[in-house]
Amino acid sequence: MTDQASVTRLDLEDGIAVVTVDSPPVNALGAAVRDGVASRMREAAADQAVHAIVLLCAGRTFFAGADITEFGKPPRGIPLGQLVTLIEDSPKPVVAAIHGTALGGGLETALGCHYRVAVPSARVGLPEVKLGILPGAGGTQRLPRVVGVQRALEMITSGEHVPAAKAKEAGLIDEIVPEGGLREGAVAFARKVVAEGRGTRKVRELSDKLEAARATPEVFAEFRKANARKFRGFEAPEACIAAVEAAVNLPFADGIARERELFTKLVSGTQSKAQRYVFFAEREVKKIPDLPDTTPTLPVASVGIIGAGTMGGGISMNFLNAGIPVTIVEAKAENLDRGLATIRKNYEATAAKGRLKPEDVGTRMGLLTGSLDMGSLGSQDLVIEAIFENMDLKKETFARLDQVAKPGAILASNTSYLDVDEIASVTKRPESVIGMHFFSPANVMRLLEVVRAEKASKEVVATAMKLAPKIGKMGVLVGVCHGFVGNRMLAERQREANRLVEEGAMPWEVDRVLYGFGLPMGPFAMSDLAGLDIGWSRETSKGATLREKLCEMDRRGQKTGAGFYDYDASRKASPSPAVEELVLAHSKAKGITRRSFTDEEILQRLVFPMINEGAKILEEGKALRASDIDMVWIAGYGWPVYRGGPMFYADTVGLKTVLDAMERWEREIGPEFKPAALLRAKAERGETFTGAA
Ligand code: HSC
Repeated sequence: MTDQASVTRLDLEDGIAVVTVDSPPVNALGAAVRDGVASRMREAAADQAVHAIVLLCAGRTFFAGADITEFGKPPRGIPLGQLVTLIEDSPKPVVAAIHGTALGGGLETALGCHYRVAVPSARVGLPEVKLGILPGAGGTQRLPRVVGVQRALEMITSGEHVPAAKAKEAGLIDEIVPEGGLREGAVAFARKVVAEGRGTRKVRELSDKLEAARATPEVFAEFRKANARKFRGFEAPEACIAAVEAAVNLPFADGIARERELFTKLVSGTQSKAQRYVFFAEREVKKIPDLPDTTPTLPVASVGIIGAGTMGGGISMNFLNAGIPVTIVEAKAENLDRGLATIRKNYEATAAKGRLKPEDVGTRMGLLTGSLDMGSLGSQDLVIEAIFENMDLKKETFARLDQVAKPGAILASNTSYLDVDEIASVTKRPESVIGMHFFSPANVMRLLEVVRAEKASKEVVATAMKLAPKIGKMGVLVGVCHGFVGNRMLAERQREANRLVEEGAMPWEVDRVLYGFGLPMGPFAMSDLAGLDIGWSRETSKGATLREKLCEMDRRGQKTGAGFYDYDASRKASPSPAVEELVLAHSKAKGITRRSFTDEEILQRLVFPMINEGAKILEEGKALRASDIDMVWIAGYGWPVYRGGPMFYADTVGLKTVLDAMERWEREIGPEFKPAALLRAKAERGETFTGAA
């Protein structure tokens, strides 16, 4: 256990005490740090020679917040809220000196200080909401007193990191000091405070910014309404709003009590557990046991993309956004022209919405070269194939690529299902071949499945994993198997969604249940969006499935104004009487007696088989950790972060419950429900997949 003396230091600089905290990696406010700061503050306050105190952190950042690993454990040391009060009650002015990020409890500590200075690169924020909690050390009470209610609501419910200059405008920072000169700047500022006799300015005693909100109590209702969509399903944002409301309506001490009450409820709830689990899982996913951080990586300064379709275009944009030049190769001129035009159109649309500077459209397009010749791919460090999902075609492409790509170039396939080892086998350099599976829309979705082909070298795998964050992606390492992690599990859900509709549910009932669970949309709305005719043709259609029947009726999804749903002119979906009729006839033709399902039955039938497949994926070593599977679902499919991913969700439901259901369906429906050995073993031993639920 770290002791307080080793993480804090007190120096005296001619009347100014400098309390320095040094607790790598991010100066989280764990018990030793809190106790250390409290002792140093008391020491400095008691020292006659001290006129003011500077609170500073060593290393890469000011306090990154409370130590998240302490939540849920027995309390130790001085509570953070008390430490903040102790600082605020200091008889001598205290100046927070901020660099890196002052986050959560870190900013709350700074708000307990009487003044705050920061370097230009510093950022501040209260990101607790992202962990499913609220600022629990006075942040909800002090921040609105400094920046006003509206801004505080925005900051606390979004968790945004506010740059120093903006924080100064908002009144949160008193002075910006030169980069690299934080200590001197803060000490000089402290001397000025002493010289000018400015004394101790306690945030808790400020109230002018609250008065405005007292006169307009409707701000809260309006804020809730404006953000209802964004907050859907989450518990923490509402609690954050309620706590800020308390700051406005109650005396400070009562507001603090209300904040404490709301915090305590959230921190012990499942949502916060899930969101804290996700925080660590996101960091864990980068750690590959046999690829230590010292594994050499290859430079990726230029990229080739084969295929200018929707995927190829989207993938290209990720690299262009990161300033990496892309050469995109297509077989036909018209397809190339269309692909390049689509990329430009996407950038222009983003610029029109104000999310991209107009000049950046040109800069990014300037990095893009189109070509009709595979021979143009002789100099790129990485080439990603994004053509039609057909093994023969892919093999042909890789055999050709093998001839033109430079030695050492990484050759990647964006296949969503196919065997990357088989693709690699047609080249003379299987050590350079890997899967890089992007999710549609590829320029938006955060997930990148890095498919570790059997013969891929460690350097190649490490390069792809390190490249992911550089192009704004979360890379998850997966093994070669049909559909890898995400689509392999999705196939289970899709099969059951179709079967539920045959057995008695309507497509919109299935979708409603998944939407209610927190997913952005259900499988049928998703199919309508993507187009039902992907991979369908009238010539080969057998009219056997509902999807085929709908295509034959020219109900091909949103683009034709009808699919599983009817769409109005603004693409608003409504249940379709024609589809209802079709579904009933379809079940009848298959000799199925329809029955009704409860929402819970629907949810379990969709999700438990996915969990079972996840267990098989773990058994086979196709994912390194249950939490990696969860990251796939959160970053690739919009699984609600407050449910932690399918494997974490299984833990919250109880593996015995999942096992019992799978066994029952195996008996009643068929062998596809056979429980995975790992699920059975863990359920029987009373274990969990993640150890975190
Ligand atoms: C909070 O502050 C609650 C308060 O309101 C007080 C509550 C009071 C309680 C009252 C009771 C009634 N804790 O991200 P990186 C680890 S909640 C523990 O890779 P970067 C991280 O896991 C907190 N560990 O670095 C990783 O470990 P690994 C609010 C933390 O440079 C290592 O540090 N604050 C930790 O890319 C490096 O992290 C936040 O939510 C923490 N707070 O980014 C901020 N923070 O090496 C969370 C980090 O073993 N942190 N670690 O994998 C961040 O956003 C990022 O870490 C930074 C640095 C932007 C700080």
